[in-house]
This record gives sequence, C-alpha cells and structure tokens, in this order.
Amino acid sequence: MSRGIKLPREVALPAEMVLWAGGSQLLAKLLHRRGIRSREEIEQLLNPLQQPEPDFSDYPPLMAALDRINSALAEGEKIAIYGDYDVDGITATTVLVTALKLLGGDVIWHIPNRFSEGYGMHWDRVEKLAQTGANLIITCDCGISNHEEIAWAQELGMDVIITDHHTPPEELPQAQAIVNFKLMPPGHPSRDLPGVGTAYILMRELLRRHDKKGEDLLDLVALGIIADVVPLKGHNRRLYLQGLTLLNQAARPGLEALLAVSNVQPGLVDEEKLGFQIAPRINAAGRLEDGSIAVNLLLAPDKERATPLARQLDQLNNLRKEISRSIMEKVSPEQGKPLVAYSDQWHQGVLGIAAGQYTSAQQAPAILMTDSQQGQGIVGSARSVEGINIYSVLQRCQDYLDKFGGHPAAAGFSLAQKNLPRFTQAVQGILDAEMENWTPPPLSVDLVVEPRDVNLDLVEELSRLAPCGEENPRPLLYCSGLALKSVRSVGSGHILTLGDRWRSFSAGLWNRPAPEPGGSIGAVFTVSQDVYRGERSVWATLEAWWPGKDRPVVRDEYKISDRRGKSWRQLLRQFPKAAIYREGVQWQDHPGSTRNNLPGSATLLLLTPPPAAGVLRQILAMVEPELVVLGYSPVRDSFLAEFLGALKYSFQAGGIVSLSALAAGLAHTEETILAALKLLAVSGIIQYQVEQGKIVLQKLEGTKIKSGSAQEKLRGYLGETSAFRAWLLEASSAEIMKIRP
Ligand SMILES: [Mn+2]
Repeated sequence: MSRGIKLPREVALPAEMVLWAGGSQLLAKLLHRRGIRSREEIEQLLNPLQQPEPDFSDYPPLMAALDRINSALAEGEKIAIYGDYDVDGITATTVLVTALKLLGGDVIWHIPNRFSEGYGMHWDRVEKLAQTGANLIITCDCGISNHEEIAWAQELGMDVIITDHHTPPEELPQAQAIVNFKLMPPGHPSRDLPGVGTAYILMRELLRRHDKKGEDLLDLVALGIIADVVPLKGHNRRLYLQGLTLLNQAARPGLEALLAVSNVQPGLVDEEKLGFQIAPRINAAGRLEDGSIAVNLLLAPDKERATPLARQLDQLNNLRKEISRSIMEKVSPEQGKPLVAYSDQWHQGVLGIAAGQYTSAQQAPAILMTDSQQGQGIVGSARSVEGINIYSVLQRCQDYLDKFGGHPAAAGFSLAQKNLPRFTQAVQGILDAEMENWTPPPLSVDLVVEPRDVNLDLVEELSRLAPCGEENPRPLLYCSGLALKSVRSVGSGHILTLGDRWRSFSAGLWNRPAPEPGGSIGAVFTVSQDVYRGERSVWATLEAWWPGKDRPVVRDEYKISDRRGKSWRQLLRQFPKAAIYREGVQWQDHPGSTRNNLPGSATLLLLTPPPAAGVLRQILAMVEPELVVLGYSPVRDSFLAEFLGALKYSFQAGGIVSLSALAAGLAHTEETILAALKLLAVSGIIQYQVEQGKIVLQKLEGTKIKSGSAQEKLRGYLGETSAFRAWLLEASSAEIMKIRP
C-alpha cells in the first residue's frame, strides 16, 4: 500500500502537562502533538463536566430574542418554528416546540421538504405561515442567509427571530433578533454549537426566566452534536456528555423507541452508535419522505404513539440502505478510479450517501446523477478525496450546469438533460487527469507503540479522549514489527491476528487488500474494546499496512504431551504457566482464554478440542508453543440450543455481537455461525447483517425452523466439526502434530 505516514516528532514534555492530563504521560504527549498545551485546553478536553458553563444571561441578542418571545407568550400570539430536514434541524425544532409548549405557547412548526422546498426559508411557505395567523417566526438551523424571505415575512406582519449556526453572511438579515454563536469572538467555547445547541441555549434561558429547567432537553442536543459533525471541542463536549446521560436513560419515549428498533441498548449509547445507528434513521425521513415524521416521533408523549413512528423510520432507513446498495451494484467499483454515473432509476435523496460510500471505499471521487423529483432536468451529488477539490472541478464544467454549490469535499449540482453527455465526458476527463497526479495524504500518527503496548490498559487510557470525531479524531497508532499470525476473510474484508511472541490481538481490515499470512507488518490503526459475555479483548481497525522488512521466526514445530481425558483441575496444577485454551458455554466462568485472546507461551494446554483444523492453526500461531498438552475430553454438543441462547443474550445486550467472539463463545467455526444465522433468517425468526466483523441482529415474528437447503448446509458444517473432534480424540500425537501454524 502506497499511503505515507507522518510520524510524531519526539518532544520535551513540560512536567506540568502530565499533571494536567491526570498523570498520563501518554495522553500528555498526544495532546502536546495535537497542539493542545494550556491547562485550560487540556482540562476542557479531558474533564468537560468540571468546566464552568458559559454565561449568556446578559448577551444582548439573546435578551432581545427572549423579550420578543415573552411578549408573544404573554399576548397569546401564534409562534411558527421554521426548521430543517436533517437531524440537527429536526432536534432543534423539537427543542423549541417542547419548551414553548411547556410555557403554554401557541406553537406550530414546519420542516421543509427537501425536494419541493429545499434547504432554508421558502417564499411561498412564509406566506402560508402568515395565513395561519402566525405573528412570530423562530428559525432553527437555518435563516441566517434568508434576507429576502425574512423581509417578506415582516411585510406580511410577522416578526422573525433567527437561531442558526451557519456562517453569517457579511450583511446580516434585518431580523428582530439573531442568535448565532458564530458571531461570538474567535476562541469562544460556544462558537461551534450546532443548530440544536443554539436553540437549546435560548430555550434554557427562557425557561429560567419562568423558574423552569431546560436540562431534560439535552439528549436532543447530544444527538444533534454528533449527527451534524460539529467540532467535539469546547462547550460541545460538556453539552454532549450531559446529554449522553439522558440518552442512556432513554427518558424520551421517541428516543426509547428509536433505540429499540436500532438494537441499541440504553446504557450502551456512545458517539458511534449515535452516528451510525440513530442519526441515519432520523435522516432517512427527510431523504425519502418527510422530516416531519421524525419531529412527531421526538415529540411523542408515550411509547404507544412513538413505536409505530420509530418503525416507520427504521423501514425508511432499510429502504435507503437497499437503494444505495443497488446503486453500488450498478456502478462496478474499482479502487482508485473516479466514478461518474447517471441513472433515471436512482433516488435523489440517496445520491450523496452512495457517492460518499464509493469515495471512502475506493479512495476516489464519485459523481452520481438522476432525474430531478420535481421533473426539472437532472440533479447530481459529488464527493471527493482530500486533495481533489470537487467544487472547483464542477466550476470548470459550469458551461454545462444550471446550478452548483458546495465545498472541496462535497458538492451538489443540476443540469439540463441535453447537456448530460457533454458534462459526463468533460468531468470524467478532468477527474481522470486529477487522479493520475494524486497521492493519498499521509496518515498523521499520534503515537508510536510497541506490540507489547497494545493492550486493554492502553484502550482505557485513550478512552479519556471520548467523544472522538470532528476535530478530535480517534488516536492513530503506529506499530512496526507486528507478527502476522493469521488472516481470515469475512464478508467485506479480513480479520488479522497480530502481536508478538507473547500476546495477540484481532484487527479488522476493510476495503483494502490484505497481506499474506506469515512474516511481519507495520501498521497504522485505531483501537477499541470488544466485550463478549464479560470477556474483554482489544480490537484494532487498520487504516494502512506495510510489509515488514525482517521476517520473524515463527515457531512451527512443537512436542505433544498426550493427557486426553484427564481431569482439567489436575492439568492446571501440573502446567501452571501454560496458555489455556477453552471455549464453549460450559467453560465460560473457568480460567483460560478463547482463540481471540490467548497469550503467547511456551506451553499450550488444550482443554477443549478446537472445532476445525483452521482454528487449531490459528491457536498455534497465536501461542507459538514448544509443548502442546492435549487435555480435552469429548464434548457434548447441543449447538442449536446454545446458539439460540447466545442470540437471546445478544438481543438483551443490544443486538450487536462480533462474529469471532460468538464463534469462540460457542466453540464453533465462523462458517457454522453464519450458516446458523442464515437458517434462522430464511425461517423468518431473525434478520441480520454482517458489517465489519459485527453481526447486527433484529428479531422477527417467526418461531419455526424451516427445513430445506439452509438447514442441510448447517448440518454439513456441524458434521465437519464433530468429525474433526472425533478425529482429535482418536488420532495419534504424530498425526495431530502434522497440523502446523
Ligand atoms: Mn446544522
């Protein structure tokens, strides 16, 4: 792989920085390299909840807004909320409506339709709001550039308060009040608040004036912070962490229902689950139908009303995934090849997501086009890699375009049908030429570690940087001389076993070619923790790898001590320093490890017979033993019952389980697990997807297992395992020794 890396320079670390970082040398180093060096900045990042809340109690724009809202409340005027169709706009609308209703306000709200009205205030809609008798419009997540529409509203007898977080234009609209924290001086901790954060501050101050509290709206703010990809710095960190507590209690019926259909367990919510499970379902409403569905869900007063709406969002999100999958199937992806494609069959609301998927998987720009839903020619969405400015590419083709806008990484445009062939040819030519000269930007490494440093303590220390995301990325680690112990292919990628003589960890590698097993590699990766039934292990995600120069000696010969059928307690006493392999439900609370977390050792004690030769090879590669003690007895196997039990447990634990952990937990192969999942899926008992080594499960109505080819296939795999185990019980040591890492 040709991607370069930028290693961090060694620095002389001021001793007090370590102190500010809570005594962690590692975090202090990392923060120093990221330019976070003052006590204030470090403490704001690591201990956001101990920071003072910024005081807005006499901020003039906020005072002006509060006075106008208070008079509307006092006079019983009708207040119209003007929102947006993305998560930020939807949560902001919910915050404003909830708070104003709590104070007895006469409130209506509007979420624009993405296709017929588009983003921001719409001339006709302003007129319709006037016709309902509204006297005051409060915008959220929009409005700061709607000069004409605001003037029109005022002409129709309405006042306008803007709450927004988009970059203010040079000349501000003539609204009654403008609350936009981008107007605060640079460096103010609240400058990066999203639309929902801005609306929240206004409502919190309003509720305070009425001796009420607004803190129970913070779950909505936390959700908007993650979904709108605002910098995870300053005031945002504090609001996020406060809101996360509420999200984990699932206090709002709408969010409780949404967590349930997303298989996210309250208590286990984090920035990844919000970003990848919750936000896409809320966004699906505006992309495929109407953002109002999501506002109605978040406003729902009880579970009965929330559940059907959450299901509707879940179905829209499934449809969205299906559409982007079908787009991907038609475009024949190719690594490093820019994509320009049109089809009248594609859905306008999904083009951007599909283009983004292509770009991140293939590391190349993507332009997707379809017919406009309004019947006005063709619309397109473009995404690009760092270093190729897609906005200026479109600018060079502007002769063929009606409208275009965006920024270097993402843009949208429209054109007339007759210009499609010439535009396609021109833009493909430009992108191919740009790609020829393009090299991926180097990965900026935060920490250089040794194989022995990659352990759960490290994962825990780094977790103090959470939430990670925009402007506070997950730390990138670099490690060279990692022994490559095994490589397995799973669905969309590979799982590698990496480590050194003494320990190993699993690592996922997606959308990139995998190395051949054996030898050593250098790799850049992030780390997290994988937990299965209380057994914790390190999980790494590789961003890049290089073949190592020196090939470490992999021990592949070993002696065997045949203790088959002996008592395991006795064997533990006899081989106190051995790495102990045991898997399966009946061994859960016993000493030892699974194929996923075995340590290196001179002695390997096998207390269960591995399910396949491949698993035995993996175990030998991880432990590199000189002596293998065969200490297993025949196993009673009731696979299907145990598998169903494990699934039940997984549903309770949130419906997401890693494939390798589940296979190890049940002492079977990953092929068997996948065949069993398939059988339950064709029987209508569950629905599942395998994404990046994780199984995402959903319960269905079915209860009876269907006979047929899926059942035959599972029987076949189970038969292979029991035949291999029978062989392990009878074969001679010399025969078993022929299996090598
Ligand atoms: Mn926004």
